[in-house]
Amino acid sequence: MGIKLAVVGATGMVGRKFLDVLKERNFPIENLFLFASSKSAGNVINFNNKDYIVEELKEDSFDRGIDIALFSAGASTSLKYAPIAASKGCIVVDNSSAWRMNDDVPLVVPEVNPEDIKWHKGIIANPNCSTIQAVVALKPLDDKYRIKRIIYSTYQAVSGAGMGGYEDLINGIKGEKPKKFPHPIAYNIIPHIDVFMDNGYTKEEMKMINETRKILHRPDLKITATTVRVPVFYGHSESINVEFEKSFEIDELKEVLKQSKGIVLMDDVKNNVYPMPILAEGKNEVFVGRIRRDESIENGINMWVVADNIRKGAATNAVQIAELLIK
Ligand code: A2P
Ligand code: 11C
Repeated sequence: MGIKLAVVGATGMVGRKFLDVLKERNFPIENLFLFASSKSAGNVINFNNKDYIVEELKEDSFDRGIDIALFSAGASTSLKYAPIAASKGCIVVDNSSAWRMNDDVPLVVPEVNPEDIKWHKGIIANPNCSTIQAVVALKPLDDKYRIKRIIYSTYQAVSGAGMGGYEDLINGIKGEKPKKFPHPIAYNIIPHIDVFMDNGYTKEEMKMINETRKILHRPDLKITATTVRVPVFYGHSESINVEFEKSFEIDELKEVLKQSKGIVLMDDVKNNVYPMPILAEGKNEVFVGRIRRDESIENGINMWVVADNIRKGAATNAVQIAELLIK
């Protein structure tokens, strides 16, 4: 017996990747339901050599005994439809920002806090892509050396903004005006992701700060962030500066990362080996390199963390959560 699985936002950047990852990981599907907006209703998507018709998402869409739904159709769709699905007995794994900071909703990265899945009440949130890859690298270091402060500086791919972001870069190279971003992204970088908040930070920056605290169970951790869009199609890169309570040996710290689940250590500067988006694209792991002591403080490091934002940052993490659910 397999799972009755729905994908909400099946025509989108992440929705399509859900299907690739489900197939690659042989997820046990009995019935598959694909939902999107009315615009895409009737479109055909092939999964595992079978054609499926995309249906318009409606209030009665979950009245068919669906076990698990993977949502990636934006926050407003999740706000409205995730509770409807949950009320019908369907467990929602939601990739939007809608439910992440809700106290009744676990925010889960399977390598980091799989235990949180147990207290779900029908909705489990998938963190923001830039947060997921960061906490995979930070968790083993927090366990061993106890983190005191984090400074995030990100270099995020256009695909993080969905199809529209991708098209802005493709069309921008041809000289067309941007539609998704407030400025051209081709041959440029934009220090602005999501909307600005009253404190001068962007919402993306506040997501990284608040989601990291929730996932690591460190509500008072000192964190600051600057998030930046760069003209790269796939793969977010992050410079992460970390200060620890405890002292460490740099070789031992590298070994801790090397032994941790979901991480590929790529740190051989003599041979110009370090993570880059072109190396991470299409992969499910988090790549870590450029690890060095921060000589300006007592117990600190700098590291460079790269992952495919559509895979580990979204689809792969959500499918891993679904795998935990059926275990
Ligand atoms: P559609 O293609 O019909 O607009 P992306 O992040 O790549 O832009 O994708 C967003 C996904 O969310 C798409 O599959 C899109 O469907 C879907 N979507 C957007 N609005 C809704 C809605 N109101 N109901 C259901 N799906 C939606
Ligand atoms: C970006 N991180 O790169 C964003 C995309 O909260 O799920 C993911 C937004 C979110 O634009």
